[in-house]
Amino acid sequence: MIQLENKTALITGINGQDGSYLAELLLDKGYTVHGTVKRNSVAETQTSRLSDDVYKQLDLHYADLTDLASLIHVIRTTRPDEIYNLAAQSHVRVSFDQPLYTAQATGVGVLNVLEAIRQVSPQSKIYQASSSEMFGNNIDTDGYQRESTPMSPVSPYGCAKVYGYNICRNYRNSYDMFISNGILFNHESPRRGTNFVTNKVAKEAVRIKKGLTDKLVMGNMDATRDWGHAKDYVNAMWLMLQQNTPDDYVCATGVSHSVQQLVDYVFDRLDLDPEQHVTTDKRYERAEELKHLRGDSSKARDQLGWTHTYTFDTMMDEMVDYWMEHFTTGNI
Ligand code: NAP
Ligand code: F7E
Repeated sequence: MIQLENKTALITGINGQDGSYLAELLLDKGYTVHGTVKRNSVAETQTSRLSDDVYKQLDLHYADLTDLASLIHVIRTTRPDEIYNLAAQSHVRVSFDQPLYTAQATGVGVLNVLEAIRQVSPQSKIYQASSSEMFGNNIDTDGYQRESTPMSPVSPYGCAKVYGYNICRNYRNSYDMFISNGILFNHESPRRGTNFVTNKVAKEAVRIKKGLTDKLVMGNMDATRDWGHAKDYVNAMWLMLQQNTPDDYVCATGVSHSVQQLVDYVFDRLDLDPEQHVTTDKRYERAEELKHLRGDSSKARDQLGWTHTYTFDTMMDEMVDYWMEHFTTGNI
């Protein structure tokens, strides 16, 4: 028989890629799940990643990470056992266009969450969504990044995430709060925003296959990333909050591919020739590039028992299949 958890969780950014998968995971485990959404003028898009079945099991609240009062209100109302702080301006390229907003939402927003919890619900366990983008171009001599790799971020997003990571460690040590950082490498799914590279390539290649467009315009093709699947990574978030003591953990697959290899894989699967369709344009490049990411998640594997189940190929296959069904039936 499955043991249900009977706990209450609050997910900030519940309608994001990770928030939507985490909500499903926690509901399956028997949690009462609350989530925050950021108000915008199109109500439907605020819950677009939540299926009807999931949506009706959730309690949603308006809150913004830049608005401390809204966070205090939602935490006072919900009194969660666990808080997963996933909300952020999460796009690296956009962070060069909106550096101040990114600093406020992705950086100082973490401090707002911590202060709200410290004042209202200090016993709550906290997960902070930290990122491999914090390492910048530092790589250990064996070719991997891990918890001990120095952090020298190369984007406004990375700088904001380093602030969030450090303030979490500071609050953990200063106030004896349970706060764990997951240092997650890139993770993807059919629910990934289509302006991130994996889902952009999957969607546009299918559109080319269907004759809906002819060109795919890309940025830096030489960068390499360690891409995993979001479903595997939300499981790591949950495992981190089931430990007796808080800590920081890298989650990664340990395998990286270049953007060129990503394009080649998807086009080959659709029997398309990239040479005929793919061009590059500087508008998709960043002012400073993070060139290579490959993570060593030995600590998470040894201490949490975490493992990933998707490979790069099975993950990209799922995304291509999703778009193929979408453009064939319009029924997703
Ligand atoms: P995502 O799809 O961009 O979701 C982010 C969520 O945060 C969205 O629901 C968004 O709402 C919300 N949000 C944005 N600004 C906000 C604000 N000021 N106040 C309240 N909510 C706000 O990101 P994700 O891929 O799920 O990633 C989840 C977290 O993990 C993020 O913190 C991200 O930086 C971090 N992370 C992601 C990866 C990855 O590869 N996916 C890797 C490492 C770390 P709207 O949609 O309404 O804007
Ligand atoms: O870029 C290159 C681009 O935007 C991946 C976020 O979840 O992971 C993500 O950040 C690579 C980069 O993700 C295009 O230059 C080439 O080298 O999919 P991305 P990201 O910047 O790695 C980290 C871990 C996070 O924490 C972030 O929140 O692909 N690239 N051509 C392109 N990227 C995009 N978006 N579009 C292109 O046309």
